[in-house]
Amino acid sequence: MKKFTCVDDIGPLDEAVKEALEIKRDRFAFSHLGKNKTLLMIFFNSSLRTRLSTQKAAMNLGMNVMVLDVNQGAWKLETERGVVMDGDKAEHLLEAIPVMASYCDIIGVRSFAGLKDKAEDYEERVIEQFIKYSGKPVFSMEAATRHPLQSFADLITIEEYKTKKRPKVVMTWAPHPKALPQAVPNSFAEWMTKADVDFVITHPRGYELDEQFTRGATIEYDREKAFEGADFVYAKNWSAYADPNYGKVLSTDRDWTVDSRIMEKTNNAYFMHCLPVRRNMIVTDEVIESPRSIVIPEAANREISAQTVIKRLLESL
Ligand code: AN0
Ligand code: CP
Repeated sequence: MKKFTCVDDIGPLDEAVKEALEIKRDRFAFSHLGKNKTLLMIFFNSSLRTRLSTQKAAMNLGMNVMVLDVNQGAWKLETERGVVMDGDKAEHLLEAIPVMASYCDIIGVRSFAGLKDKAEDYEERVIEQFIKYSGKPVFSMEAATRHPLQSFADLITIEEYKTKKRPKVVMTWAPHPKALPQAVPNSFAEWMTKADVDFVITHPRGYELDEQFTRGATIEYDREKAFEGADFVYAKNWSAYADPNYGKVLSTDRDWTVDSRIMEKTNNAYFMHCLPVRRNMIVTDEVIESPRSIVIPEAANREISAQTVIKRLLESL
């Protein structure tokens, strides 16, 4: 594997999950693989889980790790070609990328959608420039339109907790005060429509996602109906995708908060969320603290998804 930005990069999902579960059983079995190899993690945005789990994954593989927070202590980077750089950005990505690449063997990039220019976001201009100009294997730590390390960890978690061959997985929009990217729901939909699950998405009208990610999923606007018989409930907020409202918050309707009443419609479903989560906006204290909440093991599996991906990238060097 030479890059990891979307589900197609990982090949057959059953094999990827099998490899991940083997790694989980003995996470130091490949500690020779990363000897004298360096991972550079570049963050354009904040992170708790991705930063720690990816660093831990690389350390399990025997790698050295460097972390750069672009917005804290590094020069501000221009990402568009052709601009006259007379503003606050002191350096261009076109120099910064090959320079950074010269110090490492593998690069992880986190660069969220700006939510202002849909074309710019959906062309994935930042991570695509890393792929094009670094000459190194690049993986996404959440880019503008996808968060594949999260979706991979979500799939591993569903595999571990499911009690039937083809569980019903419901992804529900939930309210949040600020505009968030579509990357997590896009990516989750992209993985779930390829996995062996019955996948349903529910959201208020106006929150339709890009069809390239949701094709094959059932879209059910009736939230109560969507939750019926669910084995897993995956909550997430996202801002509007459709024009003319791209990147906007259309509703903060707390009728969509996941609470015990709506969870009663399900088949005693497990509750999932990628975190960070705003309690009593996305989900009530009661549901997230219930024995059916698996948000912590889900987050713990981020180490495993990252290790599987970095292992495959190391094997390609
Ligand atoms: C981010 C998002 O929704 O994409 C990161 C989630 C992993 N969430 C926030 O910014 C709160
Ligand atoms: N789920 C996730 O990616 O969390 P962080 O934003 O804290 O990395």
